[in-house]
Amino acid sequence: MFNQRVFSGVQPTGNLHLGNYLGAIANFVRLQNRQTFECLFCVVDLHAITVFQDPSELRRQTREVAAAFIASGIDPDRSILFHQSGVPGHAQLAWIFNCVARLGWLNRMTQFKEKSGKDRENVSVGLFAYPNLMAADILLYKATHVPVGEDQKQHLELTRDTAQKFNNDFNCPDFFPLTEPLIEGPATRVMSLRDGTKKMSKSEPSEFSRINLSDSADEIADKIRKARTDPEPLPSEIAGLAGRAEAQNLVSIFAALEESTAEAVLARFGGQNFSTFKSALVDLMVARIVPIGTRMGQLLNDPGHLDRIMWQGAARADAIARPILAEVYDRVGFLAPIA
Ligand code: AQP
Repeated sequence: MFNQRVFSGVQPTGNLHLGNYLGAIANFVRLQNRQTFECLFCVVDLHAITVFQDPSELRRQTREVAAAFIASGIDPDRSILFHQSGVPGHAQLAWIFNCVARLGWLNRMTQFKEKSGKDRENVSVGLFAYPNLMAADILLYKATHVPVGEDQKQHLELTRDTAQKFNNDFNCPDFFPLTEPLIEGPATRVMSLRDGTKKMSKSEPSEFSRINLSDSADEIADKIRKARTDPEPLPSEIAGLAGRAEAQNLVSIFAALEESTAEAVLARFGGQNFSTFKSALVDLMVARIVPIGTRMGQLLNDPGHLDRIMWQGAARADAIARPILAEVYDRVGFLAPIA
């Protein structure tokens, strides 16, 4: 029996990329294999619709994330793999958290500021309330740990604040845990291949900014060849990467793919030019990423199978969520069901 529980999710918004893999999915696999946590891995489709999604694309992309999880090594028998809309408790608890979290907290969220940009009056209410749904995702299962990339740290802090306020408001000091983020590995923030100061992202229009999990060996080689660098050779020590965002990014990616460290990579490539380093990086990336893309393609040929896996996972997740949500309803003061 596990006494610690992990929850994490990926949005089905298309273009799954190396950042999602190294910053999230590869860590999910490590946590599953550690066998100290009960793991729930979710395709967060409710989050995806905070920005309009074409309905048939959303279904395809939901299956694509499930396929990426499985192709990367998540075992749906050992972990609970499901789609968020398959468990009604996420939306139910999110509403309660909309009434617990404070407007001022959400106003401070930098991701909302970045995503809403100058067009703030026109974005959905859901995009603003997104962190409350994320808090609900986690606390619906009383998850103790959440593996995420660096970009989600602020949302995790809001989850802790919400848990604390609920516990205080309803006089139940230990009801919700104060969930810990697990921001691990050498690539918690993979940057764009075109601009080392911006994170690699699904929504960036340039295909050359990211490596997609579905990219072929030729596409990977082409993108890495064209990846921005600087004219200096690679340094032998970490300090020599200061002010060289693109070089730092490629070194971190190499270390993460190889499961070594930036120090080890520089010990090997220090003093060499980028063309030698890039060709070794292509070989490593192709060996690691292309088999995942191939397996994803095979899995996507049988959408019914993927749907069954997600619905079975949803039933298991729902069984954990129901008693927790029932207790929340009771504490808030909603009527108990009639026997
Ligand atoms: N560049 C990244 N480096 C490391 N981790 C990353 N993650 C995302 N980008 C990077 C991690 O991937 C997980 C799932 O992310 P998501 O699908 O929920 O959405 P996101 O973070 O909004 O992904 P994008 O690519 O950045 O999408 P857009 O372009 O829509 O904003 C999370 O754990 C995240 O940390």
